[in-house]
Amino acid sequence: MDIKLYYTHNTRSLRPRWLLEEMQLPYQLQLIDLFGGEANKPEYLRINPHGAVPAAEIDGQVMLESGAICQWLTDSFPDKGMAPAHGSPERMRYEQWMYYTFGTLELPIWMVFLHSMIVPEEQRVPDIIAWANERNQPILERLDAELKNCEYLLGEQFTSADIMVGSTLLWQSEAVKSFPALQGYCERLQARPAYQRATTDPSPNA
Ligand SMILES: N[C@@H](CCC(=O)N[C@@H](CS)C(=O)NCC(=O)O)C(=O)O
Repeated sequence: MDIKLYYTHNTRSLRPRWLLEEMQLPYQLQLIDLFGGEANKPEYLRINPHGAVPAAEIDGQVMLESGAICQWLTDSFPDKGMAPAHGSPERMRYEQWMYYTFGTLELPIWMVFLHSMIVPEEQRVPDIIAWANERNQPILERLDAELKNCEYLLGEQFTSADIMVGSTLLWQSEAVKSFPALQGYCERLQARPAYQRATTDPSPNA
C-alpha cells in the first residue's frame, strides 16, 4: 500500500503519523508549512479544499479527517492489533472513545485555542474561553477517573483510541497536571517509541 501523509508538526496530523509509526507501516511524509500559508495554495487546496491538515493519499486516493484516516488504517491492518475485533464488547468501548474525541473532548479545548490565539483579536470572545474552561473540567475529571486503574483506555491494550484521546489531551498538558491519572497516562503515551518517532523531524519509520 502506498501511503502519503500531508503533515504539519503540532497539529491533528500527528494522529495518523503516530498510528503509522505504531503499526510500522512505510509511508511518505509530505511536510506542509501550514502556519506559513502553504495549505491555502492552489496545489494543496486540490488535496484538501479546506486548507487543513492532515490529508492522506492512499494508493492515489485522497482521504481527509484525522479520525477517519486512523480508523481506516486501523481496520485495514487488523493484524497490527490497534483495535478490538468488530462485534466484541471491547469494540463498543473503543468506538466510544474514538467518537468521544471529536464529539466531546475536542470542542472546549479547541474553543479556548480559537478565542485565545487563533481567530483575529477583534473577533475573540473572552466569555467563550470561560465557558469552554468550565465545560472542560468535568471531561478531564471523567477521563482521570476512567484511567485511574488502567494503563490505557481499554485496559492493557493500547489502541488507536489512545492516539485520538491522548493526542487531544496533550494539547493541554498544563491542565492535565492537576489530574494524577491523566498525567501518568500522558507520560506513558509520550514514552512510547512510536510517539517519539512521530514527533521527530522528519523520520518516517521505513
Ligand atoms: N476535523 C479535521 C480538522 C483538521 C484541522 O482543522 N486541522 C487544523 C490543524 S490541527 C488545520 O489545518 N487548520 C487550518 C485551517 O483550518 O485553516 C481533522 O481532524 O482532520
